[in-house]
Formats: sequence, C-alpha cells, structure tokens
Amino acid sequence: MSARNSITIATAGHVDHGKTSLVNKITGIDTDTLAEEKSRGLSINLGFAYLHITEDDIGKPVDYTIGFIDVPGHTDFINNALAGISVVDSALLVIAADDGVMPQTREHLAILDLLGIKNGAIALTKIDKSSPEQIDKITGEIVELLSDSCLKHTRIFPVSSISGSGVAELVNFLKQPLFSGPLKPVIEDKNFRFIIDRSFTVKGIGTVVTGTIKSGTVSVGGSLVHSSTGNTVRVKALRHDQQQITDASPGERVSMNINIPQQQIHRGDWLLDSLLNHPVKRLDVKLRLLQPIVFKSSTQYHLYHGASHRLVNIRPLPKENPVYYQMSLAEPIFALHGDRFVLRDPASTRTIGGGEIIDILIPRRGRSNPERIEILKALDQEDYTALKSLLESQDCGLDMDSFSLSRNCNSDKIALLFKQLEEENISFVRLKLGNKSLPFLLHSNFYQQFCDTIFHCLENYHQTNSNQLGMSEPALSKSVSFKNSHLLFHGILDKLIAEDSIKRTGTLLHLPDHTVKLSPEEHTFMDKIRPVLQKAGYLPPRTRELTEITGMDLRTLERTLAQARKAGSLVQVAPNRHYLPETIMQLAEFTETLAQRADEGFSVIQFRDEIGIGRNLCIEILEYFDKVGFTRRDGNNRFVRTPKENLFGNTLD
Ligand SMILES: Nc1nc2c(ncn2[C@@H]2O[C@H](COP(=O)(O)OP(=O)(O)OP(=O)(O)O)[C@@H](O)[C@H]2O)c(=O)[nH]1
Ligand SMILES: [Mg+2]
Repeated sequence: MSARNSITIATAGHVDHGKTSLVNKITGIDTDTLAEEKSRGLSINLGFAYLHITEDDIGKPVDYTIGFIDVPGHTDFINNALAGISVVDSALLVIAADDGVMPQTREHLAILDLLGIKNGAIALTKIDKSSPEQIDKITGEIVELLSDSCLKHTRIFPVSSISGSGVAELVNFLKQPLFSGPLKPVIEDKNFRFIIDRSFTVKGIGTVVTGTIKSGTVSVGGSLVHSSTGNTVRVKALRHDQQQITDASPGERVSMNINIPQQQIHRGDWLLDSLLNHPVKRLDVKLRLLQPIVFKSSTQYHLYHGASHRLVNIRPLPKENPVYYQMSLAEPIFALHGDRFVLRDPASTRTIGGGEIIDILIPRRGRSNPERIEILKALDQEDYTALKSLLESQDCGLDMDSFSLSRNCNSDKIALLFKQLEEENISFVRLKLGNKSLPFLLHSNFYQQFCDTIFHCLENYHQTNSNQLGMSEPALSKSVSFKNSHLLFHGILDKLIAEDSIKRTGTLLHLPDHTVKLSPEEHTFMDKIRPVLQKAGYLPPRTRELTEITGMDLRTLERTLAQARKAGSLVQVAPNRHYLPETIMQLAEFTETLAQRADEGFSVIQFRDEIGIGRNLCIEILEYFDKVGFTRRDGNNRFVRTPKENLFGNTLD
C-alpha cells in the first residue's frame, strides 16, 4: 500500500471572506476556473487544489499532500458547498476581519458541527485591511461563536492573503497531522466507497471521475459498481493530483479513469465495492435539530448526504419525545450506518438540522414500537457494543449479512468481532440460514430455550401419538408457538438435526430414538408394495389398483395406508396416490434441476414434458410440493423455495 500521507480540507465561510484567495496563496492555484466565477468575482462551484510537501521539518524526503476543496460562500450555491464539506474530515473556516461573523459563517459552522467535523483551523483573513482593535473585537466574537461548537478547541490564525502575513503559521498547523504518523488505520476494516464530485472526458483516455475515498482501498485494475446505474466499472488508472498511482486509501482525493460513458455519471454518485451495492429508500436516523420543528408527513425536506442531494419525508419515531426519525426517499440512496447528513427546510433557505444514519435495513412493520426503538438504541453504538447488545437482547437473533452490510464491516472486521465475543465468553451459536453468506447468530440462552421447548413438544407428541413417527415442520413450529421467522426456526432445526438431537424422516420431525412399530400385517403390506412402488417410480398405482395388487378390501387398505403414512413409510401426494419417501426425494431432485435451468420459473407443461408422466399427476405432485413449502407458485410458473434436504430429510433406512 502507498506510503503517501494526505489529508483533505474543505474551506467554509461567508461569501467574499477570502476562501479562494487563501487557498491560492497556500497552493498557488486559482480554484475559480469558470468564466462566470471570474466575471462575478465569486465562487460558484467546488474548487480543488493541492499542496505537496516533499521534505519534513528536518529536510528528510516525504510524500505528503494537503488537498483543498474550496467551497462557495454565497447562499445560492449552498448545494455545492454541502457537497464539498460533506466528504471531508477537516475544515478551514474563513472569517474576514473587516466583516466579522456573518450568516453563512454561522450556517457553515452549524453544518460542520452537524457533520461532526472536529479538525481544522480558523483563518481570520484581511488583517491588512483591519485595525488591531477590529482584529481583537472579531477574535472575541469568533471565540464566543465557537464556544459550543465542535471547533471550540480550534486555533484562530490571523492572515492576509495579500501580504502573506500569517499564512506560513497556518500551513504549519494544517500539516501537523501529516507529520504525526499515518492517518489511516493500520488495518482497513471496511469495504470500498468513493464519493464522486466531478466527472469529465479526456480525449484519448475516456471518462475520469474525481472524488474522495470514504472507506476501503482501491487499486488499478479493480472492479467496482457505479451506484446509480448499477454498472460494473473497471479502474483503468488512478491519479493523486498530477501523480499516477497504483492504489489509494481512505481520505485520499483521487481521480479515476473508468470505463463507462461520462453522461451516466453525476455528482453524488458512488463507486462501490459490489458488496455495498444496496440502494435504500428508507433510513432510520438520529437527528439533531437546530430549532424545534414539527415535521409534517406530507412535506419534503432537503437531505444532503455524501455529495448527493435528495428530497425526503420525515416522521418521528415515536411521535412523543423522539430521538430517532425515519426518512423516506423517492429516489434511492447509498447510505450506511454512521454516515452523517444535513437537512434543509422545504424551500432550502436554511439548515434545520442533521445527524447520523443508524439503520438502513428497516422492518416493514412496527417502525416505532418500543422493541424497534430498543434495537435502534442498540444500533446507535460502536460496532462491537452494538453487536453484543443485540445478541444479548434479541431472541430473534442477529443476521450478520445485514449487520455487516449496514455497518460496512469487511470479513476481517467480522472475524475480529467474533473473536471479541469469544474473548468475553459470550456464548452464541452460529446458524446457517437460507442463502445467506455469513452466519446468523443466536445467543446460547435463547437457543437453549428454543431447543428445550422443541424437545419438550416432541416428547409430548410422541407420548400421545405413539403410532405416528413425528410432526411436520409447520405443525412443530405452531405447537411451540415460535414467533420469530420461519427461516430462524428452520436454522435451529437444521442445527439440531446435524447434531443428531432430532431427526427428519421424510417430512416428519421426531426424536432420534422414537420409532413406530408396524404391526405384522403392516410389515407384510409394506414388504409387498415396496417393490411395486419402486418399480413404478414416478407413476405409482392408484389406491384402487393397490386393492387388486394386495388383495385387500378398500377399507382395510385405507386404514393400513394411513398407518404407513404416520410411520413415515409412505407419503400421500394426492387422495388416491402414495409414494415411497425416496421417490419423493427423487422427484424433488428432478424439480431442483429443472428450476436451476429456468431463471423465470418453470411451468406444469415444462415439468410434464421433461418428466414424461401425465399432466394431472404432475399438477398433483407440484401442488403437494407447494403445500409442504418446497415450491412456490407465481401465476403459471413455479420456483423452488428451499433445498430439498431442508424438507424431506433422510428417507427411511
Ligand atoms: N485586502 C485583502 N483582500 C482580500 C484578502 N483575502 C481576499 N481578499 C479579497 O476579497 C475578495 C473576495 O475574496 P475571495 O477569495 O474570492 O472570497 P471567497 O471567500 O472565496 O468568496 P466566495 O467563494 O464567493 O464565497 C477578493 O477581492 C479578494 O482579493 C485579504 O487577506 N486581504
Ligand atoms: Mg471563493
């Protein structure tokens, strides 16, 4: 990884207070590049400039850079200012000594505060135009202004961009963090996120985007997802200011040459690790309001997040004394837990508040019930404490796929979190649920409670139904009154089955030592019909035909069939059709293979054509599969819901 060390600082402050002039004095670069900026004498769009430091204080060669994002102060261009300030960790608040604290000084400071930007400095500009008394007076005003802000410990540097007085001291202060060791964490534990603030086309090169790396690392040749189109892009080249580089890390401002048309790219888009390609339209947030506001559910407010701007509806969670709020967006956003944002009023004339995103994976129901608020409180903590609180309080367990997406934890971070839990002797089980890639965690106390109720329920069932092999999964779930998701119940059963604590035979669940004794007549019956059914395969004889084969009268046959079903020896698919459990497994395997080839689902006709049995019997088989939860019907098509082993288990030995 690169030995470069860099910080990015955004300017802030009222119009005409000397932000652009100061950046120019420090870097030698005029960031007002637009003709309109020149003619009006003010900044409109964001400007970018770099100060490269090649020697440290004792003359040793170093590769350090201070990147500046110069923002416009005029209130008309606040959108641009927000896009610039939202992506940095440090700020340079510029206040002119002749003018003092003005409306956008206050507003920009409030924004820095809402975004939690604590690093930076205050430049008191135009001291060449001001008397010492005036400078003292304004310094006093500034100290007062900063006293309850995040910049209260920040130093004030009197400077003149005309004479250059005070500028060297300011630069010395700004570059200190670069000299005090690497700014980046030793291990990067987050996946890659890059906020695009500009894009253009370079002849012979193609599309170039510039922006700031919010987290993770990137290398030339890497592949990323472009947020608003979902397209995969390849990083053809990387630059840090003028310098070609091979990789880059968090906090760095870089430009990337990528292989998608420039017209598809807008300020505020992201380039992301594909794991983070998850647009959302609802966010649960912690909000700090500058003044009390009663949000009207029909009114839209302006949300600034990263370099993006969206309209949102806001409602408190709950209505009385809320700390948390839910924002609903018409256009999706790529936000994650911990991201900061700023809110402006419906007319976008003033900043009304801002805060932190708490959750992006919002349940459909119960957005403000007490249980949900408890979850939000747990989530509103650093990663390990949040994980631990949720694990200890939630009997519905913890989906680590969701946790790691929402909080951008990479696999190293997840491994570290698990290690921390183990070190603290927090006992939990890992369940494999559905197609999730990370385990689902359940605290051992809850797991044990669930297991005890399941064992208890099966014992009772076996006692009162000794002639039945066991219960189906839905029946068991109902009888233990399992209130959490079907997927979790299934995961717990899978674990119990894997540990041989319970058994699944056909579709029936039972304790391992529970078997059903067939009467001698039933044994003889099974011995007789098993080879017949094996030979018949997918097309078993109907009940009536079985009377002929067995020589039994219909009533006796039906009674015997019912007993064989309870014992798990036969499966009834339709009123007059019984299969051997192993044939059901073969049918399920056939269905799985068919479904794998048909992304859009498969029809009865396709099923019939491939399996080569009559349409009516096909419908009976598929309806049976629907009923037991193996397949799902949507119009004319069917899909497989779960791997066959999850439902049909071991066939009888
Ligand atoms: N005398 C004096 N004039 C200054 C100083 N700094 C800036 N100016 C002048 O103040 C005017 C505004 O300066 P800018 O640097 O464009 O101010 P800005 O804060 O970037 O303005 P916006 O980007 O539009 O918000 C220009 O005419 C500058 O020449 C200074 O230290 N001393
Ligand atoms: Mg300017």
